[in-house]
Amino acid sequence: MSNQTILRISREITSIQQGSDLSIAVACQEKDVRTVHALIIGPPGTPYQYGFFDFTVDFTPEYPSKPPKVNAKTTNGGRTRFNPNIYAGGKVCLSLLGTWHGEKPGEEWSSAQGLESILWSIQSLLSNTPYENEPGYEHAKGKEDQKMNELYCAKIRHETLRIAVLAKLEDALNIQPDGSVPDRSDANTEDKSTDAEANEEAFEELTDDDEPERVTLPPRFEPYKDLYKRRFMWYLDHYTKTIATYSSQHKDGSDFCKMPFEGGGNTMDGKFNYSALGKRLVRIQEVLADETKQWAIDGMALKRRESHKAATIQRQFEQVPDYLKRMDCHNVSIELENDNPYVWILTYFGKPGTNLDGGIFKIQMAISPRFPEEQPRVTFETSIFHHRVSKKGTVCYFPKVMEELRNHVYAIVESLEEDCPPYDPRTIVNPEAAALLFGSADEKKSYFRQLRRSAQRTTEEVG
Ligand SMILES: *C1O[C@H](CO)[C@@H](O)[C@H](O)[C@H]1NC(C)=O
Ligand SMILES: *[C@@H]1O[C@H](CO)[C@@H](O)[C@H](O)[C@H]1NC(C)=O
Repeated sequence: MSNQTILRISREITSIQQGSDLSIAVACQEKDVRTVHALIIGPPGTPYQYGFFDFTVDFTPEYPSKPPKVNAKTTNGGRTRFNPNIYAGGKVCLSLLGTWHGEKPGEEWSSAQGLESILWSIQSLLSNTPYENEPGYEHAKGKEDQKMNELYCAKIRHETLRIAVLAKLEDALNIQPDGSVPDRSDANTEDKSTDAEANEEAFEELTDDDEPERVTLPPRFEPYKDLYKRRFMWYLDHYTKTIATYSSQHKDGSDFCKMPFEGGGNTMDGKFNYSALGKRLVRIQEVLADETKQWAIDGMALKRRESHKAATIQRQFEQVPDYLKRMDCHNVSIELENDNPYVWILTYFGKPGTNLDGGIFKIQMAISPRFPEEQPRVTFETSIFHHRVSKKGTVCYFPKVMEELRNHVYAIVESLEEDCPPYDPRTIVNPEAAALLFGSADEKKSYFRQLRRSAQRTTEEVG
């Protein structure tokens, strides 16, 4: 591959990574740009919503005169066809990729296209009318076809949750089919540079493992583990709602409807079982909460060992007050829980003259021993009705510099005080609050009323 080609691909990757599109992500292993691991988040309002769909994009030396080869990875191990154009075997049919003979001109590949336009095209397949993607059905607007589209969407919705959400999280959290989680034997929280003894212990634990072959395997490239977890916490209320809404429409054990274009192993077969999905959703939340608690325990151990890592986090903590002052952000105080540099407690005092006026909110910021590779988990301990805060208290915020914890603190306050947020369904973590905020004038008023009330309640609770 020529340097020029490598340069172009690198530039495209960087541009996507630095962009603010929350629905796509790209990563490659050790700067090998020939294979890009892409993630597309299913568009809100479709049966694919908030699902994690993975693809590999393989570039050839002929790029960009020829398009790269794209393979779908979220296929339930080659058993599930998520779309007429995304096959169980991984093939993605798109005119842009030369794997599909579209009728509309101007959809073919040219060197002006690139990685981002490919990802957008794939994303547009994940629509509300996937049935119409199939040739011969694209003008299918009759009652019969609408009915088929509905039946198709019903099973896609179920399988998106099962395969593109729950299974991904279970894999990332090492949850077994029976719901158990094996002992952490490879938790790499040790500070290698300063703590040889602890590493030895970790190694002994590893060699005690029942599955010694696991030790010799090269680590899997899993760039999105933390992203899955964070987004899962953001979108939890949506997942819960989907299960609540559709479990009554599809009895456990009822069969999926086969589509006329499905066959020859290239299908989406199965049965509805929303009860099972609901249980798995609950289990994932428990394991995630345990993991967050473990961060605090591991963090404290690092501090006791006077590890370099813990000292760095402590220093980041100490820098916060000055930074906030510089940023003209006065209404937040910050302390450590039990002197643990990995658990920050923010107290936010509602800004005078806003709907938050008078409120006192306690927010926990749990920091991973693997920060910044794993990003903090920020949770409201005081209840609040706010469009950026989920029912369980997860905050949706956007730090400008992911590696700087002070920047996280600032971004949290910014999110809370945001006056007229742009409407972006991918940032909606509290569907109920967002429906009001982005609703009619009366609904908007009701949103602000409830927000004010939740601020007032905080002092009543204290007093
Ligand atoms: C928050 O702002 C108010 C009014 O400006 C001020 O009285 C209060 O001391 C501030 N709180 C903190 C924690 O800085
Ligand atoms: C639903 O899934 C659970 C767990 O896999 C299983 O035990 C149960 O039998 C399933 N229910 C039906 C009706 O298939």
